Amino acid sequence: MRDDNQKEYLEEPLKMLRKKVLPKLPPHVQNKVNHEVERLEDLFVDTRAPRFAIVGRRGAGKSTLVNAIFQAPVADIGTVTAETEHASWHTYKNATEEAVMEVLDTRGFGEGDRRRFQTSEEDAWNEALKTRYPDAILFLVKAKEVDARVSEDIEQLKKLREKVSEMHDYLPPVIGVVTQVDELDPAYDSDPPFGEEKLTHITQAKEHLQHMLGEQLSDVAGIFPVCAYTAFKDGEMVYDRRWKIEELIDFLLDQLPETTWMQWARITQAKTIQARIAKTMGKSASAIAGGVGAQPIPLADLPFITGIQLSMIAGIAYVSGRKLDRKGLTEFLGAIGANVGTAFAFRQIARSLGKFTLPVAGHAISGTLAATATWGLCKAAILYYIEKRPAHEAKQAYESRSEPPEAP
Ligand SMILES: Nc1nc2c(ncn2[C@@H]2O[C@H](COP(=O)(O)OP(=O)(O)OP(=O)(O)O)[C@@H](O)[C@H]2O)c(=O)[nH]1
Ligand SMILES: [Mg+2]
Repeated sequence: MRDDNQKEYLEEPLKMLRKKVLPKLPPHVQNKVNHEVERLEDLFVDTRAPRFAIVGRRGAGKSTLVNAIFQAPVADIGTVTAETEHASWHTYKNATEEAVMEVLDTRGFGEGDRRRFQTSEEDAWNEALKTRYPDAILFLVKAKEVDARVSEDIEQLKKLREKVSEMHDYLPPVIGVVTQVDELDPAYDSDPPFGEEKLTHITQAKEHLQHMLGEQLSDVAGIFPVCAYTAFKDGEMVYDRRWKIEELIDFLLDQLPETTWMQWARITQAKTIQARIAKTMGKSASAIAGGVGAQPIPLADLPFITGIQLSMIAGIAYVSGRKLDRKGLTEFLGAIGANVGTAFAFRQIARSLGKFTLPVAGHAISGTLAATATWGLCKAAILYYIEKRPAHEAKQAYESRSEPPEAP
């Protein structure tokens, strides 16, 4: 999954910063910069696939939701009997096979499905949870079935959650998902955006599940009514009835550790998520550039600032779904007016850019200037890679310097 370019563009600059620049900074700046470097390391280096437990009765729409998230037919829909005896992890991959999501399939919530199996449900969970735990648990209930024996299922859900907590010292957030809201009355109003009467029924179903979950769990992270229905032909989406899926995806970002964000962005291809992550990178990179730039640093250290900026740009390109290569990056740099000439390696680009990306006054540059320039690059990269705006707009955004928002 990780290739050499990823190493070169995303990891190397951070490594060099950690090794060569951080130790030279005064302690209070060091702490702050270190915090931001750690955050970028979570995003760029220590990445892994997001993991969910998606639980719900047969036909609740678990597989359909996975497909709606991927916008691709990665999971089998329909009533195939569960052949597996054990609760098990499934790995779903996107078309390019670089973004994966892991889903813990717990068989037999409700319905007494369990009785068909030899091993007890709990043993199966124990086995599956040995190796990893879900970052979050999605509890799916059909809109038309929110009042049907849900409390029994919630009991099971609680057990699963406690098991995770026991084994991994991590209490995964629970998100209630009311599925198939298009099936609610009135039946003629089946395509979003829904009319008033439908919306009223959707709200009622949501509130009902909220109430049921709330009675048994004190800390439900959120409840989302959705429609996940899509149809695919030859791998292409030919029908799209999705409703509020993007809201759910966006909410889930906050429930996931930052180490999974890059994957989540690439899986979902949701622009809002890509932009949110890009801004996080931008804030961190700006804070680093600001912190380093505020020091009276020798000219030789400038490439590190440029390196972090390039790393941020590469990160934004990557999060937008691009492959990381020099061509793509130089294209962007050229578009915003940074001519990198014939530099062929990342470090060389960093060096040659150091000369003019940051206007240098004598041997020291101001921290604010470094931070502002970095934030400008971030805004330009978001426009170019994520919003797919024309190059001159990106250039304009880069040139209209504004201060980065306070890093969180
Ligand atoms: N109208 C409508 N149908 C849906 C929606 N989501 C799923 N379905 C249908 O419901 C049926 C079951 O969906 P699946 O996604 O296979 O459900 P599942 O929870 O994975 O089922 P099992 O794997 O058998 O436990 C399929 O026929 C889907 O097309 C939805 O939002 N709206
Ligand atoms: Mg299924």
